[in-house]
Amino acid sequence: MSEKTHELIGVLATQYNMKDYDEAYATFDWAEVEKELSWSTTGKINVAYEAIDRHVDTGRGDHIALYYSDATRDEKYTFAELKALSNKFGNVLKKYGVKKGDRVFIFMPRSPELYAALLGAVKIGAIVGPLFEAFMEGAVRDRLEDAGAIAIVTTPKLQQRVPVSELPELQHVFLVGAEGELAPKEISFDAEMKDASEDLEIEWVDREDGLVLHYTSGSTGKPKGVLHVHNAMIQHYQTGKWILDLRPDDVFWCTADPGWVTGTAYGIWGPWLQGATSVIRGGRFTPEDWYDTLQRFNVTVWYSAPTAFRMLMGAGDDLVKKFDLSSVRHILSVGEPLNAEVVRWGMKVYGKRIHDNWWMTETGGQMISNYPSMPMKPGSMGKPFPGIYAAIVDNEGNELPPNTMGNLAIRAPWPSMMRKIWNNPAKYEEYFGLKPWYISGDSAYKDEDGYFWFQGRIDDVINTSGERVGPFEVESKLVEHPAVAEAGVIGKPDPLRGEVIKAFIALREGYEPTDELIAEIREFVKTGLAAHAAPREIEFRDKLPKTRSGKIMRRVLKAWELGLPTGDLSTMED
Ligand code: 6R9
Repeated sequence: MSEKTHELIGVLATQYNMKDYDEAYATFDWAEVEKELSWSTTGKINVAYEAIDRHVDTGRGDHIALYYSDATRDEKYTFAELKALSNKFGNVLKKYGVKKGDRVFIFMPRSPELYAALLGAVKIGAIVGPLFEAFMEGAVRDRLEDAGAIAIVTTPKLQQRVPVSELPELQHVFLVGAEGELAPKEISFDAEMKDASEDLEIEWVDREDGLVLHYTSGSTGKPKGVLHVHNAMIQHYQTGKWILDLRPDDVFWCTADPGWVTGTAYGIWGPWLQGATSVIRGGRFTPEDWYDTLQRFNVTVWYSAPTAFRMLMGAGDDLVKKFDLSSVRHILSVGEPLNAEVVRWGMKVYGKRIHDNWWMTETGGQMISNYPSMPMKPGSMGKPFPGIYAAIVDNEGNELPPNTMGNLAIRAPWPSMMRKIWNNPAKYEEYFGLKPWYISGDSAYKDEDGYFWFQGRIDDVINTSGERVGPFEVESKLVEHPAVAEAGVIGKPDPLRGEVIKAFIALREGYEPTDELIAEIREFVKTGLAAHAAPREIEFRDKLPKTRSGKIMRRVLKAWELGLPTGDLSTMED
């Protein structure tokens, strides 16, 4: 967790979009931002037009929008080419009767086709549901079922995890790289794209119409479908300008996958609304490869996550010297606490500050940040974005004085705020019960200079390598295993990954706690849910601590793990 320091790293950049934070904060007005976006005279909009086609219409069609590379591909696409490809896919969807408001899921590894498909779906007014490629069948089914998806874009390999016959609403399965005979509902993405027209009638939507559904984890229940709308572009545009500090000639690399909110908000909208070039690197993480990517594409602005920076730190200072990283102007981090230590290391090896910022799937866009023109306190998340009022409040919604820990809250609404939890209005209301606040579920404090310091999650949500994992989803999968009677799952502090998943398990009669069984149970979660959700550690116990109403007391498990006092046990069963 962050520790307050009195250390201050001064401003290093010589040129930046936001000149002075205090002035920007005092004078800012969201309504002014809209004037920079070309909202049509009818008041109808489409963010895919703003992000792609607008640059073609304003004479920047030949500018590179996307560099894509992985182990086998090395490609680039201009804004004009992305316009044409996304138009084609929009026409393909129309041909199959997909309409505005329909849910179109995208379940495939990062590739140019993924981006073309996502933009095409948005252009016809569909709501896109990007799914991380590591999800296994159960996780895929839950999400498609909840959203009532009517189409999915996937690959032949990943399609094996899409239980089409169990999803009556799913009508079309677009296969990228389809080979051989197609089963009912299957459509060859490539064949359709070849034939489709490059001219598309864009669906102009209302600013409050649905854009994207991101499923995210809470501490109870199944994953929640967080709905964002086209209006969010106002925030993506302005944070792209002032937090990412982008200009049209920048080469921006966001390392997140579009299955997570960072990969859409800032892997797609942030850079492209600014007309900048986006780098997408497919495949797995290696430090050499990442530095090579920065060097090869002359990346100027780099957005990544604490776990990645910690891994790079672990790879050593000498490795950095083997690469020419002089193009990099601005570095940012999100997803989990960025240790002051990592910021200091970044200063040493990159000669740059790593700018932490805080936000969540539900906030849709960046909310609290360090800005290039603002002095930085290493370990702090920074200050609220202009137009955003953030506060620390108690459980009744009263603002707390400086240096007091409490709920990190945001005054609602703001442009990129979620508009719905799909099929679950009660869950949505839970966030907004203490008017006028949105309660984030994080705890933090604000210091006397207005800097915010992250303290932890208030609920049991686990953050492992920046990915949010709901303990309930993992526990539910664990108890499906024949040997498992009860399971309780916690995040265990870990120097590299922030937290790792640890499961406490009580076995059914007749099962012995062996290493083989541990391996088998881990594999069961890996294949049934997702690799990143599988417990790294499993500990067997005869019995788990439960409340009288039968809830596993994760707080007690955590206290056991950390060797801390277990606190009030009055609700625990005998
Ligand atoms: C964008 C994203 C959100 C949760 C959030 C918090 C943690 C995010 C952080 C941070 C400390 C930061 N988190 N940024 N914790 N410092 N700068 O990550 O969305 O996947 O929904 O996660 O991540 O706990 O509540 P999401």
